[in-house]
Amino acid sequence: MSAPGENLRINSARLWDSLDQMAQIGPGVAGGCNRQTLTDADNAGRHLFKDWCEAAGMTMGVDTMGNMFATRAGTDPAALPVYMGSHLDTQPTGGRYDGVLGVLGALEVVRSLNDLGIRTKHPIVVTNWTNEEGARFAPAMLASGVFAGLHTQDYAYGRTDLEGKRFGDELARIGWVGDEPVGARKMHAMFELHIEQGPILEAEGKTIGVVTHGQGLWWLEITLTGKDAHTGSTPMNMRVNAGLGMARITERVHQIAMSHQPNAVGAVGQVTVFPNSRNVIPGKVVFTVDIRSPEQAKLDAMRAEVERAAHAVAAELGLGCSIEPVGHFDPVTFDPALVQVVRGAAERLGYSHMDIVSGAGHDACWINRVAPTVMVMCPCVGGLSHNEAEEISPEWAAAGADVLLHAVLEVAEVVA
Ligand code: HGY
Ligand code: MN
Ligand code: MN
Repeated sequence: MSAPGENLRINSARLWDSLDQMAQIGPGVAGGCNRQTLTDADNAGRHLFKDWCEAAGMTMGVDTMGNMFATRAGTDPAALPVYMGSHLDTQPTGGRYDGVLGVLGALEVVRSLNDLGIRTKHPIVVTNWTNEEGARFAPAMLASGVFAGLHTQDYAYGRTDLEGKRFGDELARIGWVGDEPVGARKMHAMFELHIEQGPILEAEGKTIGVVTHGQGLWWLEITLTGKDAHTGSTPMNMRVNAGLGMARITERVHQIAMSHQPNAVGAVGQVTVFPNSRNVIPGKVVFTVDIRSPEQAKLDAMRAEVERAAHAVAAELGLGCSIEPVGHFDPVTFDPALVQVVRGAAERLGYSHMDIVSGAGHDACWINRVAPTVMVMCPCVGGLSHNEAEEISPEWAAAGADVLLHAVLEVAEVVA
């Protein structure tokens, strides 16, 4: 595969403007975004993306999970397409760039190919994966997981948010149940550009992360059941306090992750207390433990230790305890040949780069099961993400999209 000349670059100002326009849809309260999956804001963002893709001469396909696929024709329609993309849905207090840079950076690659009049043998497809975040409907990477065969569509459609709304009903409500069977598409390769969401690239002074691996993850939903009672008149020795159990288990999760350093993380991010009244001892608490490691043995050990600790705390306090895994994937190794393509693109373009393991989960982690897949990362300020103050520079965004342009062109094969 011949590599394109190092002078090819995307249009940085146009990319930055598109990121800014998309950020206006589902804005947060502090400069970031709240464009949660399958909300009206997600619907509006999807339509803007679709309009932009069609204006760039692409045709849009949608599957039954709402995954969006915008195709730029290649000279050989029989050649498997080269895919690139990420997700447009955000956390409730999300940033402007998590996922969005990968979708709009891919769109900018196509816009630049159009400007440059470059044709490729393989078709090129820009993708928006539904519900990557898993914030509203667990697990994360739900739709790419169905696409890759890890979940059934029935399971996905039945997932509910905290208000009890079903994924399938919400997807239908916003009008994005497509006609393509999910997972039917075959890929020549898949690229995902993403902000690092961690501090390493910035700290090391590197512009590009060549993502060789992704760490594995467990999400364990723990339900503790105690007894609602008056916070004032109930003697301390008569309490069956689910809130206390959640607090002790949260501390144990932290201690377990710390005991497996380096390369292990753990926290509790989502907690629902019942009845959540100031003067009622919580009779029930439902919370999700998020533990991760790039090392399989550590990941498995942490899960076992968390489950043991949860049951021990529950026994101490006389609580009922049930644990349901609601998200999981093992550590991921991306395609070595595509990793080299990304590394070579960064070198040709003169961007500083380093190999890196992704700390966050991404759709690429699942697509890696069904097609050769790799990721490209750019730094983010202070490593901050899943926070409205998430920030990147226009230069970092452009560098990531430039590397994506060159890597995709090398694999999609330029036709003279
Ligand atoms: O949870 C994750 O790692 C991703 O941001 N959904
Ligand atoms: Mn993301
Ligand atoms: Mn995210």
